[in-house]
Amino acid sequence: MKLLRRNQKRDMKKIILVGRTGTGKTTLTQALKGKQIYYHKTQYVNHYDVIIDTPGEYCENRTLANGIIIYAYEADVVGLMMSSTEDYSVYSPNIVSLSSRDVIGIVTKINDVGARPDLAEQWLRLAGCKTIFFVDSVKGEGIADIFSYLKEEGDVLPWK
Ligand SMILES: Nc1nc2c(ncn2[C@@H]2O[C@H](COP(=O)(O)OP(=O)(O)O)[C@@H](O)[C@H]2O)c(=O)[nH]1
Ligand SMILES: [Mg+2]
Repeated sequence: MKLLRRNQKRDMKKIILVGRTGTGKTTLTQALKGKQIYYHKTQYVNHYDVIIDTPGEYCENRTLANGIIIYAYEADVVGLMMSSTEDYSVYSPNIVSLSSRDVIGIVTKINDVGARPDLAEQWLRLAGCKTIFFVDSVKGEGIADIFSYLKEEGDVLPWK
């Protein structure tokens, strides 16, 4: 589902990133915004407020369900994030069903030593994510796929 803005033109989807501290929300935000030189395509997002980076405490110290339900109203998509280096999941089974928005899973740090992206994927699927992306935000791997998901053909580009 995509929100129609006042001008009735379709903007890129707005995503809210959710995940524990250290998962890589801010790094992914920077990668999508093109602040790293390795990824040229997204620099234009810089001028556009299509990413909401949340502090991890919001996921840890309050119930995630409340967060997803309330904060998701601000966005078109919720990005439920999990690092490949996690030992356990903070997400309850099928928590995604509580969201009023589409929820995608994002597995980070796929190249880290001892990384288990397969495990993170399983936990995200258990949470209810149907679509899952795999990224190394430092190397820029997988960033283009998320960007393509957020900006469908015909969407208004955030530059003139
Ligand atoms: N190799 C690698 N490191 C990452 C990745 N995402 C985050 N990091 C590192 O993990 C640390 C925490 O990332 P940060 O974005 O601050 O996490 P946040 O608390 O969720 O915002 C930083 O040192 C990042 O460089 C990733 O996809 N790959
Ligand atoms: Mg952060």
